[in-house]
Formats: sequence, structure tokens, C-alpha cells
Amino acid sequence: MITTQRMENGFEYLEIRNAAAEAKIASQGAHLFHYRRHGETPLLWVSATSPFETGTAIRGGVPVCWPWFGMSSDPALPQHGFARTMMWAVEQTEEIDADTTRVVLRLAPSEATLKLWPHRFALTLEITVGAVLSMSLTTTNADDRPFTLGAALHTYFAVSQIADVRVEGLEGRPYFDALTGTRHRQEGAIGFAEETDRVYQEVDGAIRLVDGTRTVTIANEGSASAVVWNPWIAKCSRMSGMAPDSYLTMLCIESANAMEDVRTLQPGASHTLKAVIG
Ligand code: TA6
Repeated sequence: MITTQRMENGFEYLEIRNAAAEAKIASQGAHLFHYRRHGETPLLWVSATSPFETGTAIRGGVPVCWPWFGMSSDPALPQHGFARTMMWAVEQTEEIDADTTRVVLRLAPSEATLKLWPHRFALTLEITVGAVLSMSLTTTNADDRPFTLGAALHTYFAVSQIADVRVEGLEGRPYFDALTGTRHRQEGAIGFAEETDRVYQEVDGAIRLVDGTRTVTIANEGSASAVVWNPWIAKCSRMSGMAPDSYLTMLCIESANAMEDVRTLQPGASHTLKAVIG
């Protein structure tokens, strides 16, 4: 079942329910902010204090960072691009079978986007909701000159207790530590005991979030970089839309085209960044 819902303030979202799972996708940002497989707790973390307001990114779920990840070369431009705060259109909905629902949303170029980024493009996000969650972000260069694309599916995972989880699958990969500006190579699994903000490169296999008896697998396509982020205590207390203790029960593992992994698209070319979460 797919229905359009509106919050009291008019904030619009799609609600999806099938035999395997349920999900909610905001029109703003094509922002998936709820996904739960029946019989389980929600897979995605959303802040209890997140605003659901036009023009403000939801804190949690899967923000779409596009057409750049992080800060733009122009500091006046919004961090993580503009796609997550703009209104997308629902282009297709399909109930593939009793267990699987597919939704395609599109962000069209406009005067507003051209002011922020002087390129014509086509951008769609295809979300498949079932026992597995699949997200495919496809960018097409609709311009007459090349452009460079940075992006991320900035997924906030719900975890039981951050100190008890570990991330596997990035062993031996080089990473940029955004906190110190230094480069390292991952030794062993990633554990968390302080603020962690790393951009991994040479990512070529599945990443695993191990949280007690629950292991979540993130398989990426069209991506050779991944971001692992937990704000920990001090930064969490400064973050908009987060409660002081939010850091305890969230962890971002982001499927990305970030830093060295940005992509240059020639006119007419397309690129898909895909994450399959199971
Ligand atoms: O992906 C990690 C990161 O770049 C962190 O440095 C932190 O800024 C986080 O994204 C949240 O960014 P946001 O713009 O959503 O507040």
C-alpha cells in the first residue's frame, strides 16, 4: 500500500507498507526517514527533535547529499549540496509483489538550482522497500559541458549503544580523518569511543554494521568511498536537530562519491550511486 500523508504543518511524505516492511519518504529531498522490516526495530535512526519543516533537512534517515559532499568550494553554499532541501516529484510507484514496493522520485533543474550550481541535469532516486532496502541515485549530465559530481546516501543507522557496535569490511582501506586532516589506513574493525568522522577510499566490498545479534550489510555500486561518522558528546551537543544523547544510538555509514571518488560526467553521461542494505 502506498499513501500520501501530510503532517499537521503540511509536511508531505509517502507512506509505504507491504508484507515485508514499511517506510516513509518525504517529498522534500526524496528523504527516506523511516524503514522497518516487520518484526524488527527500525533500521534507520531519526532524531526525536528533528524538524520536519520546509527548507530544513530532516536529521536522520537517508539525506541525499548532492551535487557535492561536504563543503562546496564556495563557503556560502550549503553543506552537502541542495538536493536534500528541495522538493522532488514522485515519478513512479509500483507494488512489484506482496513483499516489494518501488518508488522513483525526480528532482528537476530550476532557476533555483541553476543559481546554486550552473549545470542542467536529470536526477532520480529509486527506492525499493522490502526485506532488503535498495536506493539508486542516478545523475545524468543534461548540459553541453562536463561537470564533476560528488554525492552520498548519508544513512543514519539506529544502533543499540554506540560503544557496543563495530563496523567491518573497511579493514586495510585508506581513510581521511576529517577531524585532524590526516590520512591513515584502517586496522581491524572500527569501534567507537570518541568523535569519528572518516572518508574511506578503495571501498570495493560490503560493509557490515555489527550490533549485538543484528548485523546490517551495506553493499554499494558506483561508489568507491564511504563515510563513517558519529559526532560523540561535544559535537552532538552542538548539532541542530539532535538531543545531547543522540550520539549514543546512531551511526552514519554513508555510501558516497566523496573526495577522490567524485565523478566527472561528460554531456549525456549518467552515473548511479547505489546502496543495498540488508
Ligand atoms: O558525513 C559526515 C558529516 O560531513 C559530518 O562532518 C557532519 O557535518 C555530518 O556530515 C552532518 O552534516 P549536516 O550538514 O547534515 O549537519
